[in-house]
Amino acid sequence: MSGIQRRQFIGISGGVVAGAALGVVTSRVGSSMASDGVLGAMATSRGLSGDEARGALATTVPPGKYDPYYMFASSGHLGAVQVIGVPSMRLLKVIPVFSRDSYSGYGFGADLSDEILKAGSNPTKSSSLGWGDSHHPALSETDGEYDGRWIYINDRANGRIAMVDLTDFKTKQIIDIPNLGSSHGMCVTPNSEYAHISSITPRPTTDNGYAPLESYADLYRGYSTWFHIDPKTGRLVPEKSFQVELPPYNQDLADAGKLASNGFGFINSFNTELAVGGTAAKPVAPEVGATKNNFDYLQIIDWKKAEKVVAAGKFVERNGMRVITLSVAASEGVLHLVPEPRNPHGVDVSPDGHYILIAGKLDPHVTVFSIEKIKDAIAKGTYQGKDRYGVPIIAMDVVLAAQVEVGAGPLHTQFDGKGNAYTSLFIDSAVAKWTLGPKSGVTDKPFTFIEKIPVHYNIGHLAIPGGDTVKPTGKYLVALNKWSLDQVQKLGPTHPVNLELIDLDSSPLSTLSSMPLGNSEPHYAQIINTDKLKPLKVYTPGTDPQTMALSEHAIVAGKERVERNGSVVDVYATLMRSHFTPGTLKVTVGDTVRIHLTNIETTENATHTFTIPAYNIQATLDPGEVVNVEFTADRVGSFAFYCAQFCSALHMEMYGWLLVAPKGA
Ligand code: CUK
Ligand code: CUA
Repeated sequence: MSGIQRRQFIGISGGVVAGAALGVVTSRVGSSMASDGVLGAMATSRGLSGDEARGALATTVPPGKYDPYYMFASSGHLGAVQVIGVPSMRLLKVIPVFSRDSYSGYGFGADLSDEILKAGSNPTKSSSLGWGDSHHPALSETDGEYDGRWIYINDRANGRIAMVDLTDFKTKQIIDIPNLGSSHGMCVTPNSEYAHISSITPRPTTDNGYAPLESYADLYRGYSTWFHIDPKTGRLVPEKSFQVELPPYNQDLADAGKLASNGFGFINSFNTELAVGGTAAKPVAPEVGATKNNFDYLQIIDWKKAEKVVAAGKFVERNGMRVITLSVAASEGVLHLVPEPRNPHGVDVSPDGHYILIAGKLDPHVTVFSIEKIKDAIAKGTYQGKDRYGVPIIAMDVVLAAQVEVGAGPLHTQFDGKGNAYTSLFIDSAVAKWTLGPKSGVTDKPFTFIEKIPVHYNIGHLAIPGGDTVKPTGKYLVALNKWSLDQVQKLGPTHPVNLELIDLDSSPLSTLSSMPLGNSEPHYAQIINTDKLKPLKVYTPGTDPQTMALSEHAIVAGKERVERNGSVVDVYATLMRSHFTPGTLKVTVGDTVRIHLTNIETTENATHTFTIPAYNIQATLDPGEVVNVEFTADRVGSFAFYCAQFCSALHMEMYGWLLVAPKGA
């Protein structure tokens, strides 16, 4: 049934599970284990094949030992970033980003998260947003490699971008991006100059954001946004950012050029037909209208040139963003198009930057373009014509390096740093391995399909350590499968997704383990060597996570107090195993209550919460952290607040009283 059972368990030999597939086992376990046959007997008693037993040994991370890699995966409409250990495939952390999360107290009254979520919901664009659809995480990079400092992620649903600080693994910023109503193409440039994010569904450029669909071609536009990243703080700086207006082709994915192609951004597209769907009288779904043409366009953006165009003042200000209009982008050489086989999905740049790969989705090929040929065509102005918006089109055959047939439904490609590319095949439910061209490290058989390994099922993205950087590490590949079907049972009709770990050092490729995961689908993931991460274990006492500096409201033990100013009550409180100080808060109905909380613990893991259920407040404080909670005491009553995190033997006793007295009591 499953790919991991393709090779048979051969038997016991020399006292250990054996067979060609188990050579690794024999060499890795010590001779004493090997000679007493314990492992072979265990595998037999559990009914494991040789490959399955090998997978277990290759992936287990015993207590007290650590995973050498972390996968940062999006989580779709759960709106978070998930941290998964590789190769153990254990879910280690869920970082809430666009969606509220009561575990971390994100969006339930704590000042930082409430302010981030509020700032990330532009009221002129969308109502106050309590969720998002996270798709494409992008780790910050230095010289084209992950540097472990920050991670950015887009909200596909609302056209937003967020920044997560990997010092404390917390969301620090969300921006509701001007002129975008949705987003998809997210990536970071090789030295984290910019976080790029583009729209997926075009939006009217009218002031009120409305335009009839009859005017789609004229009034709707896509946008490619280049968000300046502050090199010290990792924050996105809108004032130093710009957008390139794009035709209302649905922009799909994006990747930044690197090395040979540094300075360029690549965005593929679908619906260059400009289909808008039908009417009741004449129903035509976008899926029909948008798949008529045999070609869509790869959009090539020269962002270094765009910087110069903006510096020269050739932009318009649109909703607070500097925008290079479509006509200026076309005339100034900021934007070029190359036909790409119809309705492609992924666009990925090879590690050396020479090749730009377009996965066919409706075409069984990966189409490979050469950056040298693209640069040459642009320099010589060899265009086959212009699109209806005046954007120059470079002929496909002029810049084509290869078309590699990989299988049905190719979506996304990653690299192993050894000259191989791995492309997910959605329709085939498989991963194809093939070789890149000579410029990417393979000289004997360039652009050759090698093999396919089945996955379970409907793979979207795939991830290899460093797999989209200038230096992929190889070793593992995680298939991010959207359907699990028969891989799980007895969970009701909603299925988990199913992540599968593939051993890239095996030939043929083999599956090591699977990880059904009961969260919504991770669209994209990046895997980083944990050596590159330098997070805190506890905060410096009194830290405001927003600034990572001493909070003006931080206090130390003994300085707890209550200050009244008319109907405003400021409480300076501490949390420590296993009490709140002060433990009783007396206010009058109608008072504005501002509680400034300092977790004065310095012990790793000693997290507390401050939870007032009746007021829907749930703040979580890590050791050293300062959180402020503000509310109007609009209900009379005696309310017990408590710590929801089992922090000590006297955790049950960690509660106090909020007494909201009636007026005049
Ligand atoms: S997309 Cu989901 S499988 Cu948003 Cu990167 Cu391709
Ligand atoms: Cu603090 Cu429970």
